[in-house]
Amino acid sequence: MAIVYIGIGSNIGNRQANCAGAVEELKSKGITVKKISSMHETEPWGLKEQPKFINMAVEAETSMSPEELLSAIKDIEEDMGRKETVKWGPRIMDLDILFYDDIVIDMEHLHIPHPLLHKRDFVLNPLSEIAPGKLHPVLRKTVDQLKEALIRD
Ligand code: PH2
Ligand code: MG
Ligand code: MG
Repeated sequence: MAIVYIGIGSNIGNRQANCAGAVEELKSKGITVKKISSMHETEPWGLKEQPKFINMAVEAETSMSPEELLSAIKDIEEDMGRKETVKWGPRIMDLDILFYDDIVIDMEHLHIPHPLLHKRDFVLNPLSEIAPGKLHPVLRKTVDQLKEALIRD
């Protein structure tokens, strides 16, 4: 079993219901959700001219490989009605693998840890509620240390 952290975001429709629905969808795929952060309303990052997001993070246990997990979360995004739009643009549901145990993967379509997680308060703040001491396997800093560094940037 692997311990994984997944970031959840939505800025279209009923954002809270979308996020809660995504957690249920993860469970229905046999992913055991262990910890759930609160919901954070966040300013859009990257592309500013879009509605605010609801973001959260979960800790889960799974026997899926990283590839299988990626495929499962892509299926959930698609089932929830996600359409391809512009990079960093509005979306009904965005599920991102943040950490998968201490694995480091750098492939064309799959990067773990998520390459931008340490630059994003909308990821670090929810993650800090459920995994403050989780060590980033590349940057060798805990989630709370990364959060602290971001504030000082
Ligand atoms: N996701 C993005 C781009 N910008 N901003 C916030 N606040 N929350 C997000 O989840 C988000 C974003 C692309 O994945
Ligand atoms: Mg994302
Ligand atoms: Mg994504």
